[in-house]
Amino acid sequence: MNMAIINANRVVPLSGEDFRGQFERDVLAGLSASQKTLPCKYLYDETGSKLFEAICELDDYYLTRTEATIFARSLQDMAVTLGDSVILIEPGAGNCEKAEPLLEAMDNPRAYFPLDISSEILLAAQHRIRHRLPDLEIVPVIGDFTSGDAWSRLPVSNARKVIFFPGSTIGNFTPEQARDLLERFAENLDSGDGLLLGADLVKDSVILERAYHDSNHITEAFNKNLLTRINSELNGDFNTDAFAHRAFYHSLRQRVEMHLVSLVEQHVSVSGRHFSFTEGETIHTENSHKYTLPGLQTLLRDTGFSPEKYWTDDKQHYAICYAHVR
Ligand code: AVJ
Repeated sequence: MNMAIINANRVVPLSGEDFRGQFERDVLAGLSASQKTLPCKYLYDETGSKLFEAICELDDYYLTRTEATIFARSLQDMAVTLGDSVILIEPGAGNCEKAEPLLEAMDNPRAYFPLDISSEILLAAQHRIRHRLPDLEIVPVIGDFTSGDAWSRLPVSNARKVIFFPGSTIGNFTPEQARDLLERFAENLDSGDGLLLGADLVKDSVILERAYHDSNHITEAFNKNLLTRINSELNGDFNTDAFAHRAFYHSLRQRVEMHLVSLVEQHVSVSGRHFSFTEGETIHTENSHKYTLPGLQTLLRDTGFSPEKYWTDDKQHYAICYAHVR
């Protein structure tokens, strides 16, 4: 029996105006704080997304490669764990490249709902997947998965659901934010539904720091591109040469922090507002939290999930965990 999926195919993009307004508010607020900060989600404009793809190819950046190895090795087992006739929901799906082999391995997946802020990438991915899995219902939902209204636009269905959240995206959230996010996930699931979560694990700080301060300087370009983006979209006058890329592992906070360090005392204007920097003052641009396996279990248990199974690489650098809603 095939239950109907209600209000399918609703692609509701954010208008350019809404996006710019939010970007401006976030940037001005971040630069006004005593520890200047910029939300890491704005690192991913077109240039930033391309730079991130280049990062994923780097020898120094072990995350993508390690996660891919785990998927390649355990795809069948994961598919069996996920179960049959499931709707796969992917927040922040981007090009949907990780979901595609998973959907192929899954037993009769009911539908795939990729959720992302970029409609172009999603629609291109939908086109590609439709080609390989012609019977699969794909409903792209455009929106920010950290906000409730994106979730409210998801089609309603009584099929079993699994949220797919790979790529260590969870690392961008502080433990508190991660709890809020997983609670939001749980709110959009029913008892017995699942979560397949990829997370980077705590390891030697030398390995961690090399991943975020690569010898090809791509991460540096990725970090500084945020200033270039602010210059072009918010009428800023950042001199990118007057800032340096810094990335370090904070073992107490269990995270790599990425900053832009002002090399001199300087003044910058953005959208007509002025900000001053002392020499050595930083803008905190990203957190990348690392988990232990027990830490991951605690996070899942505290947010309404029961961890069931995890897959890891030989060096235990990275983990993919399956949990169901209690
Ligand atoms: C996309 C959040 C997983 O934290 O490793 C890579 C982003 N930043 N290099 C990460 C990132 C700098 C990445 N995530």
